[in-house]
Amino acid sequence: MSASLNRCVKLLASTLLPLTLVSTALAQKPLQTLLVGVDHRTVTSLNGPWHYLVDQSPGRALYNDKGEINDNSYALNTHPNIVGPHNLEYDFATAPTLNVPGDWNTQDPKLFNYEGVLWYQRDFDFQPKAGTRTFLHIGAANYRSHVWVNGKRICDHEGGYTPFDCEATTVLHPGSNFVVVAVDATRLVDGIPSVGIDWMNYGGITRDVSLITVPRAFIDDYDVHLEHGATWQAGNITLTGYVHVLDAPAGTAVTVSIPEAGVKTTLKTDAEGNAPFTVKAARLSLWSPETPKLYKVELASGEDKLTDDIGFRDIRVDGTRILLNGKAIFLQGANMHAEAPVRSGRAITDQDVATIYSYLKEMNANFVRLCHYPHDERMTRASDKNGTMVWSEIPNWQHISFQKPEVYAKDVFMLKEMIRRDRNKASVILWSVSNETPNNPTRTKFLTDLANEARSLDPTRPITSAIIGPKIIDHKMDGNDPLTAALDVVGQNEYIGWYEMTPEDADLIQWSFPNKPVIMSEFGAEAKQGNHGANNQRWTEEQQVYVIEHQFTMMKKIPQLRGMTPWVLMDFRSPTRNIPKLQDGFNRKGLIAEDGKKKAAFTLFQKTYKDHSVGKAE
Ligand code: GCB
Repeated sequence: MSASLNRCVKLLASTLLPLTLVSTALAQKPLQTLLVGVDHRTVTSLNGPWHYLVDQSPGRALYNDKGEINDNSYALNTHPNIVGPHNLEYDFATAPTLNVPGDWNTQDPKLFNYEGVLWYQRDFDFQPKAGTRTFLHIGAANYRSHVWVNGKRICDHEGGYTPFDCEATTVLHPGSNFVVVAVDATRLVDGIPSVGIDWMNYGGITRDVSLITVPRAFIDDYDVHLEHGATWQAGNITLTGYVHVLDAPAGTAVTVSIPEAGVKTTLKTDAEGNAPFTVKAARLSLWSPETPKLYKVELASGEDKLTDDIGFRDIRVDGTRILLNGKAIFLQGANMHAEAPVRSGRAITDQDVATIYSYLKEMNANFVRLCHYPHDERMTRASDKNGTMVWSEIPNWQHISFQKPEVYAKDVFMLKEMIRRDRNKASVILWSVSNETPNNPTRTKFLTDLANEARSLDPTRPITSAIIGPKIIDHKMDGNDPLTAALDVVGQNEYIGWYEMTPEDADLIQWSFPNKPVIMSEFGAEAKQGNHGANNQRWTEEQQVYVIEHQFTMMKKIPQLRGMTPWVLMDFRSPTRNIPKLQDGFNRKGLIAEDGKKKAAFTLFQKTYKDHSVGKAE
């Protein structure tokens, strides 16, 4: 076993929790209604204070003895009797509140390490309108969620980082209504990710919640993109895609217009509610990091209307090159967890997003790998606007139950949710199916199938994965993991000079890779900001720089290197990182500390990226 894989196994063992014995994974339903472009619709926000009650672990009020969901406990939102019998001893009305969206861990010190079930409740006023439907939209809640409106369960969802919509039309009434959401953050062996993770398992309703009212038949999904594989030169641009109108009879009219580009086309839905289109758009300028042009794309069908901001560009792989609008590019970026700078906790606000991108811009980055799960939609929206290219990943992190078909089904579900939410974002140029998984036939088959699934869901973007762990023999590293056959772009993680060998060894390493573009998707070393010392002294800013400089020497010898993302832009919470005074519960491989103070390695990247001194576009 290589040193790095050995490390992964140790990490996994150290993060197993006794409470993960509870494993009542939900059977996955087909992808339920999932509205695209919710942040561009008029919605009623349900953000704000929600009452909460902590369920006694492992979910005594939520699960019955068989592990099934109990609909007759806190979901009913009853109040204790002053007189007469009672046996349900809870009361949301007098319970404290948590802010939604937000992780619970950083809002109440008692909940800092809590990984069980927590119940949320709030009242809201509502006036139903004839001929409409209403959905409750949750941007993300980690990890399993169960939602009741006025005591009726309207949906269940598994997955901590993707959005879901629950139809509430038939359970809403005029006047005061209430919603109860039970969120279970318990890690599951058969979950995605599984139990061993190197980040904080922030629990709760971590993203926006809203009510969306739409006509009976409405636009739930759409895809508007540059025709892939076509000639895209100015004056000869073709847009293609589809608009899907849920519950529309065949022949329903749909219009797609982009006034600024002189595009207007009227379509008709087929029997499935789908209206595919192809249209010439001669006046269109392409999206790129230098000119991140977005167009107002207006979609309409019957009474439903929606305007999205969409950029158009072509991304493809040609041999070992990555081409953006036909031009070879080199990706200079950083990895980033969804960790809020300075204030700490899950990144969810516009301010968090602005700070993260100000760091990336200051570093001269044109790329970010959003690890290890889809981040808040604010991030990809901001990338679209500011021209940062994005690697988006589903949480297949290291050890997943690859042998189980039900886990594969969950994975496909998450992949669909990720792609559906962000397929209209020009900035997203890569879908990643996994990070650092063990090289064996079961995992290779699982992830090859998943990569093919991703390709069939979205044939316009290259597919990647971050791979770890070739054996190092005589300073030779074989980057031909069998999974690379299923990828368009190979991501390679390595920590030479930190987890294995010495920094100087990196200079001697010779990599061999398949004939595909390679991104060094993780590398780096750990340092406590403000800790100074000699080059060979661990945890110092000097050593972090020294290790990375040697990793640069190694990378410069990889002819098909087309991108690099150091681990990691910012120090992030990871409860497994327990060296007092140095780590204190943080992974310290950041170029910036969690309080925003930059380390010397940040300046190294700033200069390297300015000079383009590591790696070439072709
Ligand atoms: C990795 C993982 C990342 C860890 C990092 C580390 O290889 O992909 O999630 O946080 O190493 O610091 O060990």
